[in-house]
Amino acid sequence: MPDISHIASRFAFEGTVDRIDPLGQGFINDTYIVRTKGDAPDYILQRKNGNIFQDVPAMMDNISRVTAHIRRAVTVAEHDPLREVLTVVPAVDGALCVRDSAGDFWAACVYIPDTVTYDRADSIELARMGGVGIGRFQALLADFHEPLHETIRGFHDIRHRFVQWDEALKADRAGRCASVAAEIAGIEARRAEMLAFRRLVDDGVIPVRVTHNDTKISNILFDRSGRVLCVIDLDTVMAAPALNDFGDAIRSYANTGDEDDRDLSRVSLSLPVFTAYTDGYLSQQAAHLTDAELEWLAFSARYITFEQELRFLMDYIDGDTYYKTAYADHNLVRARAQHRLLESMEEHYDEMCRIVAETAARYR
Ligand code: GN1
Ligand code: MG
Repeated sequence: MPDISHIASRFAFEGTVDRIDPLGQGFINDTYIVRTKGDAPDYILQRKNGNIFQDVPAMMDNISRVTAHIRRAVTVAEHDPLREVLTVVPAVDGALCVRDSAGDFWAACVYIPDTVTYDRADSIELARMGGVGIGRFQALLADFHEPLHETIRGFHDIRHRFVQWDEALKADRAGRCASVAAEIAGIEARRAEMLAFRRLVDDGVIPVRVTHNDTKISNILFDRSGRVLCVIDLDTVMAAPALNDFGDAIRSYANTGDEDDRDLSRVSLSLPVFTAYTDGYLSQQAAHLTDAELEWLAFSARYITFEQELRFLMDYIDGDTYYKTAYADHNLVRARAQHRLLESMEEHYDEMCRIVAETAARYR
């Protein structure tokens, strides 16, 4: 158990710390809330997962510059910069994170009170608001052109994932390859089209922008009246095609089943949710996107769902070393559910493209 009070004392917090409690049930970092006495703000204190984030100072540098950029825009628009963007709190020595005696990195930000979050986009209106949240985040960063650190290498780069994939198949560390031959074939059947999509990025047809990279709805803060305040969990902010955030949001919002559904008959793409998210997203972003980005927007959902299927299946083949699992074949169940979702997207692809085109036309 780390000495949390001591760690907290190394940050430039206002006021006097009253108590520190664990917060939430994140799968990646350990999160605490630092309550202060009187009027001083409360704070979020996090131990960052060093296995996943190998350069926390670089990650915090990304977060600090991106949030500073948003803060300027929010302030110019006369909105509330303490509620509509995360505020990173540096250490007493000015650094953006501190290292404890075990070698782990900690970082802090201001806690935003009176907010609401959701675990699932279980209404059409909520799906639309999620699109507004991510669309606004990207729109506020449309004029951010500084380089960002690549804090997780090749995160949504399918070329890089195929390098890992080929190694995993060759090593067959858990001896499971033979038992998942059908699933492996499903990946291989799509290799060429996925690599072709990625080449559009390398060739400059699809631009690189600032992306969040973890666009699930629980990463959006709403106020009590249901208005989007800001996007949180900025650990994976990097430079990448904006399409990745759209695709990952559709993957997580528009699945009629669960990410790890064993009952594949429950898993499909919800076109109403797709339509609502697309509407919210393009209401903010249509003016910033190029024609090529709009043309490929619907495909990005297939791309990211495919990548997620590959990542789950690869982790199963590797013997479950990356994702936390609750039971023996959890990663395989997840991979199969992603595969079913991908097939549903393929079946509905023409409609998805039509919805994107019609929605974009309304906002451009
Ligand atoms: C991981 O734990 P969570 O939900 O923040 C993963 C995402 C996956 C997701 C799948 C850094 O995110 O890329 O899409 O699981 N994050 C990282 O549930 O690998
Ligand atoms: Mg996350």
